[in-house]
Amino acid sequence: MEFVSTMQLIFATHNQHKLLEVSKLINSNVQLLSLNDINYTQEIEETANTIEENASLKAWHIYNHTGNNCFGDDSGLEIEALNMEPGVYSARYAGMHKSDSDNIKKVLHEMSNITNRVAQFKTIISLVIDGEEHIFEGIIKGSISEKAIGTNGFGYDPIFIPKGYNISFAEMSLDEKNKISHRSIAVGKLVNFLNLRYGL
Ligand code: ITT
Repeated sequence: MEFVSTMQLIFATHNQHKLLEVSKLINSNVQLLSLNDINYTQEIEETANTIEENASLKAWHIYNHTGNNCFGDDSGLEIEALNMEPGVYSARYAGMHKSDSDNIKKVLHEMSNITNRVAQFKTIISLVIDGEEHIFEGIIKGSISEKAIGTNGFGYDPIFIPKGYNISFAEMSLDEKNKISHRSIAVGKLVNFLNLRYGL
């Protein structure tokens, strides 16, 4: 009889869009549990000053709370002409109410007279497994559009045009975005690690 490894892994997020994107990329022998699945409804406070530290903070918080292997994803939009802002403050760029449309409006306003539209999305995944932390990074380069276009995806997707394309992330299907996105690059590294180290 062939032995097949399986593992439960908690994804320490309240963001259902992230969960959907990641669940399509993770192998089926990893049982992905969301914070909803474990009835964890509180916000995890993101008090750090870097994307790396916030990813780590989310993963350790849930690992220490549950004792279960888990990972956190912290992501941000980094715009060259705005000194790589909103960056770690992407979720709260237009205020603590974390509104996607207000965040987009603020970026477009800040960029209104700026011709250098170069930007990138960054995802850091922190995996805490058997008490050890491993970090995986994904970056996609692109530019900020003049206006919001498209209704798919979430967050800043309507104003981000990946390099080499002439449509925004929000005009792509989930599968198209998942072929090239910052998150899919980071998840690809996570999947590879789980496969090499744990045979998953
Ligand atoms: P969790 O912390 O619960 O995982 P969150 O939505 O708060 O979810 P982040 O702290 O990583 O996630 O949020 C960073 C911000 O960047 C937030 O405004 C997101 O909407 C946005 N964002 C993250 N990934 C994105 C993506 O793939 N496309 C567009 N915007 C994204």
